Amino acid sequence: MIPQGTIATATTAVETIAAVATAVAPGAGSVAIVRVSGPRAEPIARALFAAPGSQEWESHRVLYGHVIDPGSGERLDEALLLLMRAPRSFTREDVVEFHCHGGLVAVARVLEQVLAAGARRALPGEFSQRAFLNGRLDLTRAEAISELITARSRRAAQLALAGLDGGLERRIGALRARLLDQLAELEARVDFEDDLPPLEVDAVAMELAAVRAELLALVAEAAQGRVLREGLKVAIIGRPNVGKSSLLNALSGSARAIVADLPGTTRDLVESELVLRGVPLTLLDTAGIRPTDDRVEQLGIERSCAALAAADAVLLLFDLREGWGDADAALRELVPAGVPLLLVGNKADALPPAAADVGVPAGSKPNHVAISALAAEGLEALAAALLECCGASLGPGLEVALNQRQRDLAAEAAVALGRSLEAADQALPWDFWTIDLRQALRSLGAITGAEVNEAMLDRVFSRFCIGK
Ligand SMILES: Nc1nc2c(ncn2[C@@H]2O[C@H](COP(=O)(O)OP(=O)(O)OP(=O)(O)O)[C@@H](O)[C@H]2O)c(=O)[nH]1
Ligand SMILES: [Mg+2]
Repeated sequence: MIPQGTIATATTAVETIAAVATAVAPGAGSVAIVRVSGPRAEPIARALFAAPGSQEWESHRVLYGHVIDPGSGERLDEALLLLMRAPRSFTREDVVEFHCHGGLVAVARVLEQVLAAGARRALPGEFSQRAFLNGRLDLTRAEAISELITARSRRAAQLALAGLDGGLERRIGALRARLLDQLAELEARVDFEDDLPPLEVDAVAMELAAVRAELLALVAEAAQGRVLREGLKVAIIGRPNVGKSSLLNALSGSARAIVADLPGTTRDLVESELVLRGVPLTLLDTAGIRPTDDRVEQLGIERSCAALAAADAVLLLFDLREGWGDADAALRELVPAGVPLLLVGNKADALPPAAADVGVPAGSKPNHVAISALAAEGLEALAAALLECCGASLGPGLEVALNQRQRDLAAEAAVALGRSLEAADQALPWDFWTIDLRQALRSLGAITGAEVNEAMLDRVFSRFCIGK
């Protein structure tokens, strides 16, 4: 176990790390930041940064000047330098940031000089890891930062911000405190049963059950959070000419895919990223599936089937004018069991008004909606039905959502509490209750980082981007 707040100070030789902290892509931005953290951050900055005039090297003050190659004296970039001395920095170490021009080459040269001057390239998430180890952040906040960076929708960003504000840490911390109270009651009985009033067994069991119920609710809500963070991959499939490409275009609000009144128009997968009611979606338009001798079309159909197999959900489009037919039913058989499927009748605009429901497949009452991709009608209902069948309709009340790691730990804690309650039910001695209660506390502690081991930290922070 690593006690939070001690590691970096206890280790004698803390290395100084450096990385480009801004997005690295050609032509991405006008400013790029090289971030340096550790005991050598300031000496490195002083060696590489020439600040003209009488500018003071004070903490939390911006200096203007040039980054230079100390060997040749060559100017590498005109830059601003921000010095943040420990502990008033993100990592609680001395931190220096070079705010350079955003060109890839210039910023790479600055980083090279910083590395040559004695820093080492930071690993993914290493700045955040140091912030955690130095007690600046708990684990849920550190993970929230990473989630904020990768958020693909406004709702996902809001959720990450709530985590950064400590919403999750407080929720888990409160549950942990309640369990600790019960553990104290039980432990006292193990040691001093004769000196204490008898334990209110029912009250303890009720409290354990209540905490367990809250954990199970959090575990259930995690699925919604996952959808928000990671988004859904949705494949649109159907026979040729039913309007799949038209639907992709209507939903993404652009002429992304070629539409033509010619069966077999789409040959390749066409992908579009969009946000539907706060949920990020990757929508895949596919080649219409039918028997064909055309080799290229066959290849396209193979891709349709691969997309179908990899999708989180499937929209199976059919032509309302023709009604649901055997060929549509055959496509439905291709959708793997357990994958949410929505049947979408298209071209409702071309039907007489009373006939909008005509042709919807009889029998097992599958989810279905009627739309017109051409007239952009019924798309709201389609969005609602799609998210509903994916279990992703988001209530406004979702305030915190566990990520996969946190979810697994919360589920573990709930299982342990279940065992504890069984021990209570069977009136086993107190020790039997406390073993599992301690296990539950350990699992909750691992969520916030109050109890973690090194392997777990490596797993958490290796998923971060470099420079964060
Ligand atoms: N009336 C009407 N026509 C539509 C609608 N949606 C699509 N169409 C027409 O149907 C034809 C085929 O549309 P596409 O979107 O290319 O169909 P597709 O399913 O992608 O076809 P393939 O790529 O060949 O598999 C085009 O002429 C569209 O204008 C609709 O809602 N109403
Ligand atoms: Mg098409």
